[in-house]
Amino acid sequence: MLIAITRQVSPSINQCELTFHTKEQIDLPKAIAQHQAYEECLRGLGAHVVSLAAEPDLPDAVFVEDAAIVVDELAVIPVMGAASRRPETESLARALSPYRPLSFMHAPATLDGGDVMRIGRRVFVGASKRTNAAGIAQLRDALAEFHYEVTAVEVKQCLHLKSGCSQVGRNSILVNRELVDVTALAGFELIDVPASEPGAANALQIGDAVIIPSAFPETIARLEARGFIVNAINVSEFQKAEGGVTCKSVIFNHLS
Ligand code: CIR
Repeated sequence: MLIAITRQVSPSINQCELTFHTKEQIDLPKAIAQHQAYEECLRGLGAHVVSLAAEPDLPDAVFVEDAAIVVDELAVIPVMGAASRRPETESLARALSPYRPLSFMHAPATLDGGDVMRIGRRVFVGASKRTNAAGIAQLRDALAEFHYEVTAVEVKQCLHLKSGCSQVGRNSILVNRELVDVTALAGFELIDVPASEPGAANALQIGDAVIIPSAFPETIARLEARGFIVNAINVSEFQKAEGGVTCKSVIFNHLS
């Protein structure tokens, strides 16, 4: 069974961290409705959604992807790059504990799950403003006994690796090469986002389908022309918070 852990939108989301975006007012009721539609979309694609309670004092807590890295064998709980977000891991670790053994990273490592793109046994990790070399090294150590190959990827002018590239098919990656050094991605089919939609490289693959923000019609058309099944959803309020579609869930197989 596919599990998707999500979290309800914090009423304080307007105090979220912003790195590359300028502040725009987030409409809270609209954000809540968009998040419900996102969860509905996950259910429609076969996921069992485990929706955690909102964290009123943690503005960014809806972006659960950043607070855990889940592989078949374990869940790694990082020290998140933004100090304001570090308390988010506590309740997420609790929610993950029935499903996976937990491995905790420790200072001076920092790492956000948005920097981790796993494709099979390959794990690409963005060297970003949020994820440092110690973070990448600790993730490599945590995964080594399970034979994952961890590769650092340089990330430029965007928050996370997955702001600039994401898996959309078994061997296919949607990418904005302005944001990500694609040298490490040799051997994969790279699908470039149109220049008119530089923020479109964050897509969420579930089975045969790809979830992508409705704000990117040219990218949607490009993927559909290549035969991808696209589910377009409106995440405008989360884009204002520098989020996308991968960041609002932690998705993994329940193995027993
Ligand atoms: C932050 O800056 O941490 C949040 N405002 C946005 C996090 C988005 N996370 C993601 O794309 N994985």
